[in-house]
Amino acid sequence: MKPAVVLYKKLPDDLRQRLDEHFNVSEIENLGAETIRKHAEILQQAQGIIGSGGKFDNTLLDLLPNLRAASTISAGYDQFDVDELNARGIVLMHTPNALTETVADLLMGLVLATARRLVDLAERTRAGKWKASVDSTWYGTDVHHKTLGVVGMGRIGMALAQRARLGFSMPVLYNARRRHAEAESRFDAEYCDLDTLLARSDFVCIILPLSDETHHLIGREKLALMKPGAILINAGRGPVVDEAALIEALENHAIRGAGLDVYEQEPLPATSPLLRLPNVVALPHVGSATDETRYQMAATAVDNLIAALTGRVKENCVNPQVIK
Ligand code: 8YV
Repeated sequence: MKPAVVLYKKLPDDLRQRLDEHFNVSEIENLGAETIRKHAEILQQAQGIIGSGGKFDNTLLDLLPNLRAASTISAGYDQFDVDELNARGIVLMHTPNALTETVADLLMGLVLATARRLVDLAERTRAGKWKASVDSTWYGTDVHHKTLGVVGMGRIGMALAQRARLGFSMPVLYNARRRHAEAESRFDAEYCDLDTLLARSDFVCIILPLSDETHHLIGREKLALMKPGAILINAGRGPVVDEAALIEALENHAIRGAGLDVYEQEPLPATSPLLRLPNVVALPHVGSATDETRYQMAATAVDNLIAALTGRVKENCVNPQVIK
């Protein structure tokens, strides 16, 4: 008998077929409270689960007593309590490699969009406001040769540093838990403590996972260290930045602007002040959202689940110690 698997995200046809070849798949719409109540019987049987989003709290895990492996179609896994999974012997798989270059592209896009005011100016043009050669009220600020600070020098941080240093001749500063010899040798990246990085960078790019340690890491005091002309970019996890403090800094012009792909609450409520500020470029969590990368992430997640449920895990496992 094939193992029972619950799928909670639509997959491209060929990947769905690959999943069906290995497993007895039941598809549900999402992991919302109502949906999981409705499908309690299916969840009860599941040995594997695959999808993205949701929150794997104890209520959900209690509905999954036979679960052996969870495969998330994402690099981040803050929706899981890894200690709880370990205690229950559940293997957690993720897709850390597939999205690196694509998210770094988006980060560089946010640097350019905020500095050169691409969205604001395109909107003015679309609205027919371009009536004469532009004056200084349309000017942006340079990107090339400015200082870019990377907070979190993981794979994506490295790909951003490469773009910034080699493409835009930007001096790169970085803060991370550990020194990164390759970042220093390949991109001349300079290690700084967080306060120094905030004080010296023209662009502060945050690419951190969410954990107790990183929650609200960037709050009022940290924002106050930034230069008035500096721009904050966040494309990791929203709650790493205290959004109320950021809004205050933006409203007071304590910093020049912000480029955001992630928020404390997603989807970002339409009433958020961030959507009214002209010095903010706000995107709907699309760091990895290209056809190629989303396909690659889903394909990796399918392979991850097959590996986990057939005892052949070689990579992409968050908690390998659970595997017997
Ligand atoms: C995900 C992400 O695709 O992979 C991550 O950690 O943030 C995104 O790229 C998104 O969370 C949807 O699952």
